[in-house]
Amino acid sequence: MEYFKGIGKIKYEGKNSDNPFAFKYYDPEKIIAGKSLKEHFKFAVAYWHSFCGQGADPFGVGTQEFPWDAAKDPLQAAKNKADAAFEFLTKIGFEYFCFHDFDLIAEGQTLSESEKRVEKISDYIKEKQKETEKKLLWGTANCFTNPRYMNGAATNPDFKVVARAGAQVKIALDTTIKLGGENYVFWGGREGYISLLNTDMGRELDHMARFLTMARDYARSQGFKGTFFIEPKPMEPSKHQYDFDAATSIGFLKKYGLEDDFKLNIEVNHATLALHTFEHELAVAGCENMLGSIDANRGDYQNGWDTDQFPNNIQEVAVAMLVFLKYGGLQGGGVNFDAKLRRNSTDLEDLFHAHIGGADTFARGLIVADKILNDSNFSSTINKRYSSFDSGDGKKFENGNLSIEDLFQIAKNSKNIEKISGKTEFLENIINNYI
Ligand code: XLS
Ligand code: NI
Ligand code: NI
Repeated sequence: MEYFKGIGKIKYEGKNSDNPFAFKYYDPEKIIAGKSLKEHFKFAVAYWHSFCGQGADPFGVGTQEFPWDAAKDPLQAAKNKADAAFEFLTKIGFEYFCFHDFDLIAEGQTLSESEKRVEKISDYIKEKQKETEKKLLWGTANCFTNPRYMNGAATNPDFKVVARAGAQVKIALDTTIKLGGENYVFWGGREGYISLLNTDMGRELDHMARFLTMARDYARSQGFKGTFFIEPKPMEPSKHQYDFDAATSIGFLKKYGLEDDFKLNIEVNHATLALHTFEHELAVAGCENMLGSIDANRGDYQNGWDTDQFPNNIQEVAVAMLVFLKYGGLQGGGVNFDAKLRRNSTDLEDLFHAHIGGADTFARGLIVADKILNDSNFSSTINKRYSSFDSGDGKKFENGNLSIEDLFQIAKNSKNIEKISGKTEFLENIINNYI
C-alpha cells in the first residue's frame, strides 16, 4: 500500500525552482570542505515524531489520524507503520532513521511479550532495510513514557525499576546491533528529580554511571563497534535533569571514566532550554573532541518550551556550521530531525515540506559557513585577536614556560595596555553578507 500518494522521489532542483516538493539547497552530492553534503549530514528521520506522534498536547488529544495506525493487531499496525516509514525515507531520499524500542511497536503487557514484539518487528524492519538500503543512525530505549519510570529509570530509587530499565536497554541494544545501528543514544528524560527534598543526588549519579557502564560492556561484548551518545537536556519532563548541558555531561562522563566510548548528541532546542545557543553546545562538545551527533530542530524564542519545530533559521544554523566545520564535523553520528509538525499541520504531505525545509536549512547553513571561512576576513580577524600568543612571552605562556612571578615582571615592564576592539558587529555583518 502507498501511504504518501501523489508524491514522488524528492530531487534537488536548485534555488530557482518553485517546486515545493524539491530541495533548493540540499544537493546530496555537492562537495563542501572535502565531503559531500550527504556524508557531512547523514540526515535521519525520527520514527517517534514522524510516524508515531499524533499531536497531543496537555490541552488536547492528537489531531493526526495516521492510516498506518488503523489495524487492530499490534504487529500488523507496526508493520504498516514500518511500510510508511520506509516509503517516506525512500521518497525523501535520506539514508538513515532513528528509533526508540516502542516507536517500532506498542509495548506489551509483560517484559517477555514486549521482547517478542520487538523481535518480530525488527525482523520485518531488517528486511525493509535490505530492500531499500536504509541505515540505522541510532537506536534507543524509551525509559520515560511508562508510569513505572515516573521516578526515573537508571536513577530510580527502587532497584526493581532499575533492573527493568536494564532489561529494556538490553533489548534495545540487541535490536540496534541486529539492524546495523551505527550508534546508540541515552537521553535521560526522567534521570533527574522533581524535588531535591526526596532525592539523594550523589547516589543517583553513581547509579546512572554504573548503568551506562554495564550497557557499554554488554554492547561491546556483543560486538557493537559504534559510539554511545549522551543527549543533554536541562529539564522537561524532570524539573532538573542530570545531563543538564554539554559541559555537565562531559564532566559526568570523565568523572566515571566513560569518555572513550561516549560522545554527545547535541539537540538545538535542548541548548536553548539550557539558556545556551546551539553553537555554544557544539563548541563545548567540539573542544573536548566529543561532538558526536545532532538532533536538529528549533525552539520557540518567545515561550521557551521544547517545541521541537523543524529547523528553518538559516542564521542560527549558519553560525552553528562554523563551529561544525571548525571541529571537523560529527564523530560517528549525523543530523537527525528530532522535530515534529505543528499540531495543526494535518496533511500527510506536510511531513515532506518539514523535512525538505530542514535539509535545505542545514545545507544552506553549511555552504554559507564554508564560504565565510574560505572567502572572508572572518578567520583572520579571530586569529589576529589571539596573535599576542603566537610568539614571544604569549607563546611561552601557552607552552607552560612562565610563572606567575614572570607575569608580574612582564606587567611591570610593559607600558599602557591599549584597547583592542572585539569587532563583534563587523563579524555579524560578515555572516549576514554571506547568507
Ligand atoms: C526529547 C529527546 C528525545 C531523544 C531520544 O526531548 O529529544 O527525543 O532524542 O530519546
Ligand atoms: Ni532528541
Ligand atoms: Ni527534544
